Amino acid sequence: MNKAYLGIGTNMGNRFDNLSKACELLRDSDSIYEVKESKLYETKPWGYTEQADFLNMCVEIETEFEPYELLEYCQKIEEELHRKRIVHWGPRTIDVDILFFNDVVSTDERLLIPHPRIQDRAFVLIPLMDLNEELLINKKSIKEYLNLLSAKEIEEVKELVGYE
Ligand code: GSY
Repeated sequence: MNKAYLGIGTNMGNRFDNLSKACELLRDSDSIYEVKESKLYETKPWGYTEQADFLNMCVEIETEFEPYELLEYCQKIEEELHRKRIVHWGPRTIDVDILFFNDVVSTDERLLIPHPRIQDRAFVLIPLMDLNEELLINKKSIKEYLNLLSAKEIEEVKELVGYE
């Protein structure tokens, strides 16, 4: 059985519904077991900043999919949720990214694993910490990478509480 970590983000439409549906579709797959969810976080946009705030989370899954099969399934979820992305790094209804897949390293541009920008993004590192503090990127813990980010970036990631 394989273990993978996914990052999920949304800043268009009903963001809470988008995250819930993405998790539901992961659970619907016959090849995915044990979907463990992080807490939800409201986050300031990273990259292209003239856009609405995101809701972000990460999930840990156990799966029989191989990496490219999982990529296809993540893309299917994005299609199912009518992903719209007009501007590169701009607003989107849903983004489902593979962050880690066992300890696979893939340098294929269609599937870069570990995801190349994990260490720069508090909105990924913080939910990942909810799931597994032991994860390493280039032999450094995610906590060490978080310590390298500015306090402002960390502050911009607020846990979402009391959301129905
Ligand atoms: O793949 C990430 C999409 N994205 C996000 C995101 O999910 N959250 C935040 N806060 N900023 C982002 N910028 C991009 S691109």
